[in-house]
Amino acid sequence: MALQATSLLPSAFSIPKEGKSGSSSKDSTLFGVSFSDHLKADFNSSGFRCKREFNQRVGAVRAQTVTATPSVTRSAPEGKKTLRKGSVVITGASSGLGLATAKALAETGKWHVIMACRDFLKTERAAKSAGIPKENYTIMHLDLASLDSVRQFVDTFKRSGWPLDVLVCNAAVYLPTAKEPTFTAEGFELSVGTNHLGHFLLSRLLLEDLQKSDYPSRRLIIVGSITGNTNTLAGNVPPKANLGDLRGLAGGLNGLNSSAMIDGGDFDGAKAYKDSKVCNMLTMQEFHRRFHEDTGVVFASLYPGCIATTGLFREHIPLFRLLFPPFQKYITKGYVSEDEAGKRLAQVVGDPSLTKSGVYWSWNKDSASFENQLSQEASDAEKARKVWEVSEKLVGLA
Ligand code: LMG
Ligand code: NDP
Ligand code: PMR
Repeated sequence: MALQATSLLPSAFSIPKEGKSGSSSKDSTLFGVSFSDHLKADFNSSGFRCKREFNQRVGAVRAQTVTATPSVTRSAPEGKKTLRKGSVVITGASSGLGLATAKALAETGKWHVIMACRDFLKTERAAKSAGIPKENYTIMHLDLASLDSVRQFVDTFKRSGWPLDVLVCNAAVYLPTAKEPTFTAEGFELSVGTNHLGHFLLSRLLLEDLQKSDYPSRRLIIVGSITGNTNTLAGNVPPKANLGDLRGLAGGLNGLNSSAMIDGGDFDGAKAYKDSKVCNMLTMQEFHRRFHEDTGVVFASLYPGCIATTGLFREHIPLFRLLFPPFQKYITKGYVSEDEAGKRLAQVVGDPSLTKSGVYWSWNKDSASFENQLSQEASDAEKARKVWEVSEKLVGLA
């Protein structure tokens, strides 16, 4: 599978087999975009968009070779111990919260950000226009709506030479106007398939890399939301999150012999998104219970505030997109800018004071972080265990 498209690809896209040695000094230019220092995209994976864009432009390729230079210097020349750059993988870093977080971290010069995204060129352009210093990021292809792509990403990442100090599961889709469900490559309803199951497999497969890291604080962060928490006003706007007895999830969410919804009900895109966020928050807590003590890895979730301007609402009706930002700014006052939200998530990634595991972080009006309460369902340990076990089966881990 991995070699399938090799004949179409310039040598620039082959991934060095040496992996951990990580000291090549090659360079590459593609379509006038410099990939120097930040190309380790997996063009062989099932990312249709990537392939399509590649095929459209293949005639114009002027490829040399590729740079992959993880620098993991552990000590200063004079022997004095300094903290090496942290290495953080962020899914869905091509826009919104993920991009703003990548920017906030890369700008400090203390982090190298691996932007794990489904659309390589979009991500490259986004990183450039956000002004992220090019030596501080690498783009790797990841389509969470395909478990093959998740596995290929993990494989590519493991061979890349980068350590894994922090993993941020941030990507998401929200399909509030969809009348009928759509599905991932494996046939799971798209919102839960992408937001929960793709991330579940990714984080399970990368946990060992977090464990191997020698970075002082290793963290796995899964972005949650207020709208999945029915102990809030926002979480009570219909349709409300509710996983029920998980009968739809157990049936594979395929919309054929089982419902496309976790609770087995009729398809509702907004509910599917909120349900997926409940799964994200439950998964974080189950990770904490199973692995925190033994591994020392910190598990966290958060609600960064209502970032009403992001691409998350791209499928909503134009009137909603027009009114939602002023509504959140002036009525609920829950609005935060992408920059501010990026700083918040960056705190959860790297702030030395946010090391408590199993926490769902939120921020108050003065932008100070606090440990928030999850709804009854989103903190139900028995449900978390069931979601974990059913998800393991669906992604092929059990
Ligand atoms: C569901 O409906 C759909 O069923 C589902 O398919 C999906 O689309 C989903 O989340 C997306 O929406 C949910 C929504 C209908 O239902 C409600 O919002 C029900 C509201 C019931 C009332 C809640 C009680 C609140 C208590 C009062 C608190 C006071 C706050 C005042 C706020 C006033 C705002 C009007 O959603 C739709 O039909 C979608 C279409 C557009 C609705 C957009 C609403 C959000 C933003 C609107 C802002 C309007 C105000 C802007 C500023 C104007 C100043 C007056
Ligand atoms: P955006 O739409 O701006 O960002 C979502 C990102 O996910 C994009 O980079 C998108 O990629 C990526 N993505 C979507 N599908 C896939 C896929 N199949 N494989 C890989 N990447 C994918 O939305 P936000 O920045 O708002 O959302 C980020 C996170 O924040 C989400 O987890 C969301 O639930 C959460 N959140 C957002 C809030 C808000 O108010 N906006 C509030 C609370 C939580 P592409 O660019 O290619 O589409
Ligand atoms: Mg909500 C009281 C505060 C509050 C907050 C913080 C949010 C956040 N929302 C609040 C209130 C309300 N919203 C009220 C009173 C209404 C009825 C008018 C309302 C409506 C509403 C809609 C229709 N809100 C929405 C939608 C969406 O489509 C968004 C959604 O549910 O996406 C899943 C949304 C959101 N409101 C929020 C936040 C953070 C969202 C979006 C994103 C998310 O949870 O990830």
